[in-house]
Amino acid sequence: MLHYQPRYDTMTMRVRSVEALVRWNHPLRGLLMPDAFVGLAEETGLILPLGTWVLQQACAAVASYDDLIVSANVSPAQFRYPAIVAHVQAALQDNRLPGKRLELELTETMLLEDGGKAGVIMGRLKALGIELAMDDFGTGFSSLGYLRRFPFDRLKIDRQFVADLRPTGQARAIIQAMLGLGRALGLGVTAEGVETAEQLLVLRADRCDEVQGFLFGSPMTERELATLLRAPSPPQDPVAQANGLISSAV
Ligand code: G
Ligand code: MN
Repeated sequence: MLHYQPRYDTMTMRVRSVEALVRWNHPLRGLLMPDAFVGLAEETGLILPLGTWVLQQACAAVASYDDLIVSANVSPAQFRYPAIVAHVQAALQDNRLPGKRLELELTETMLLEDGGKAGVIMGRLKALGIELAMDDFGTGFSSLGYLRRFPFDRLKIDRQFVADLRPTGQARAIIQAMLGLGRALGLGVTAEGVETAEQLLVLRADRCDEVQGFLFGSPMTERELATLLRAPSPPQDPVAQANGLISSAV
């Protein structure tokens, strides 16, 4: 099944998009995270039908909302086949979703293997109107070259940097550099793994445009998402609660 984790506009705290995350509700082992089964799915070739199913489900999940964007993680195996373009197109068409409502999250490892082919596939995906995000940004070794060569729209700062984010220190300097890079290249930047109000305050001060993490919500079912989005006002701003305590620190 798919769970959805909201991604928030850092300034307004409105849900801009949701990331679709695969979970396997195993009869004996309970709820399994992708790490526990994606390797097996890749070995058995099941990753391709799984990926296609994820695209269809994700598009269906947001089709009934006005402007909610859904992002789906793409596996390297899926990205190796040009058929992904047709699968994305079918998922959009079947759910009458304009391309701009879908975003794909790619990691740089999937660009390593065959740069030329990946670039062509990315170009075709962009032609459908969808957005492309570089996931886990900062963890690889030549992200900058990829940013130049491939048509990304957004960087997702890996949560390892956000985990260490304090008002002073190395993590903030690195994140500021990433944000500067994003601005200079005209890319949106999402901070993943935001867990504390202090981290949110720092990201706000540094003008990171989108945030995601346990502070705002864990991945949730489609039904829980509907409840969240039907709420009359944006969920209570965690910063508003914490502001008095720590704003002087930033
Ligand atoms: O690689 P990717 O960035 O797509 O990873 C998504 C995973 O990160 C999901 O499995 C989700 O449960 C997890 N996740 C989401 N928010 C947080 C967070 O605030 N902290 C931590 N530790 N993990 C998170
Ligand atoms: Mn992701």
